[in-house]
Amino acid sequence: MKFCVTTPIYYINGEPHIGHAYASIAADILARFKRFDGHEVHFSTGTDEHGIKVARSAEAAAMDVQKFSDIMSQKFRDLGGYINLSQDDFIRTTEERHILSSQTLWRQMEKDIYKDSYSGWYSARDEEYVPEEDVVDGKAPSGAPVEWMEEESYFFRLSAYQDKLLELYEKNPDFIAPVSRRNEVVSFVKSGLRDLSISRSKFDWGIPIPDAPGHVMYVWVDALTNYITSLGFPENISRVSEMMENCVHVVGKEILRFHAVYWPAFLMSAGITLPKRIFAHGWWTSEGQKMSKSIGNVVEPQKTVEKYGLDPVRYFLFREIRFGEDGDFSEKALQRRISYDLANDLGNLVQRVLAFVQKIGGLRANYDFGTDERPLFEDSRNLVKKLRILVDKQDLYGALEAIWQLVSASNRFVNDMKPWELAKDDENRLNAVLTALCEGIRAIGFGIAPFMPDTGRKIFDFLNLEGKSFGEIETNFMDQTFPPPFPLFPKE
Ligand code: ME8
Repeated sequence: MKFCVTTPIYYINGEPHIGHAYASIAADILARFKRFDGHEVHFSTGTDEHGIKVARSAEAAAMDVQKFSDIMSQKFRDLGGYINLSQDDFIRTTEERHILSSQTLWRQMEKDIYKDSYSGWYSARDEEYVPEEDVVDGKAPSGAPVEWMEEESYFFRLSAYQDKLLELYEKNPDFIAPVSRRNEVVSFVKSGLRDLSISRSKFDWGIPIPDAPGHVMYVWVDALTNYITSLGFPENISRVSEMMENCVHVVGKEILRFHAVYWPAFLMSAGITLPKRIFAHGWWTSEGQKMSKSIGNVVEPQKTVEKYGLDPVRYFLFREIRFGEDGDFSEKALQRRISYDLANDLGNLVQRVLAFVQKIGGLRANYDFGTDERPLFEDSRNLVKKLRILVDKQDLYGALEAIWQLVSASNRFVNDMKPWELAKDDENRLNAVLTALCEGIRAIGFGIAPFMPDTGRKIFDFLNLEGKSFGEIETNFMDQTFPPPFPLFPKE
């Protein structure tokens, strides 16, 4: 089975922050889960380097724009290291392969492209055209200032795709998720689509349009194309097709329209396979306020990870709010999650069970599961099946919830069964209890590994599972001894 997942490619006008880390970690969790589950995965991320916004930032920094792009793009590549991304490709839109790919796509859409002149408002910060009726006090709905633009431009016949798009959403109810977002897009398209200006002529930091000197592509045409460039467009069209049909684009809610309206229309026009789903996630505020440099509350991924450890931060981001909703990043909430969910619930469970297994010299063969052990054993075996369903819906919060139900059930089981008492006079029972608990810990290890790769690996090491995949979930633990455990989330 194939699976493809993408992050937005990030503008390089500023430093990476927790919002970028969030989208990237989400895609990483999906990619890791599918790899464990035996899929062939393509996971791409990268940087969006053309457009007025980047050109102006380079100008403000008094730097050559390509040099500026090289330096800033590297910061996003480095971010991938701090947050342990397992991407297969990091794409930059200034790369040769991408220029060729965007120009090829343009040619394939040519039947829907015509030349005219554009006049209207533009928001450079959003890299977006703003309809006259949406401009209030010189500002776009996002609050960004707008400027007047008047120039010769190529247009894409988006209006011709209104019915095809509505049919697409109708026939594929899961094309846009979550469902509340889908409804927004449907009503936007129903309200009528205008043709889209897709080139700029008063400005040159972009991909040249084939055979049209003086015109460069509107940055969003080039940006969206990154997804197929990364899959090998135009050379490897069969890979593009087979991956796109299994592809989930993870995007922030503010750029859903580009992905759910423009992108499928471009692909239909060019005769290229559409992605499987666009998943729009919500936005993080910081300590109750919009993140902003002037307030000084921007959450810096590197600093946060240095202070709290990477796995706790990755866990927090997907446990604190349901994926798809907005949330607030606060250090207090993060600290609470670390001490309750991670150290107390998960850390203690693993430590006390495996230390006990050590103490008795390993698990023995002669055990029979009784009615007490069976439910835990079965819940453990069922966890991966449950997670598959949740992860296929990108319900990452639900997945963590299901894992933590097993953590709690296992802790309760230790309390109820009191292995320290069984150790006195019922060895067979003790073995059955500890084996069921190890089954639980193994399932929990597989479940959390995509979210917390280092913690997952530690659990695999404790249980001699390194290098195993979900397929091994059903091997048994007969006659196993394990290396001594150590605390997963030590308290300082
Ligand atoms: O829009 N909370 O790039 P961008 C959550 N280049 N997520 C956030 C966030 C926040 N406060 N801030 C940013 C662009 N993000 C285009 C994309 S794709 C073909 C081109 C995340 O640098 C979120 O995923 O503005 C958002 O969509 C993305 O960063 C936007 O990054």
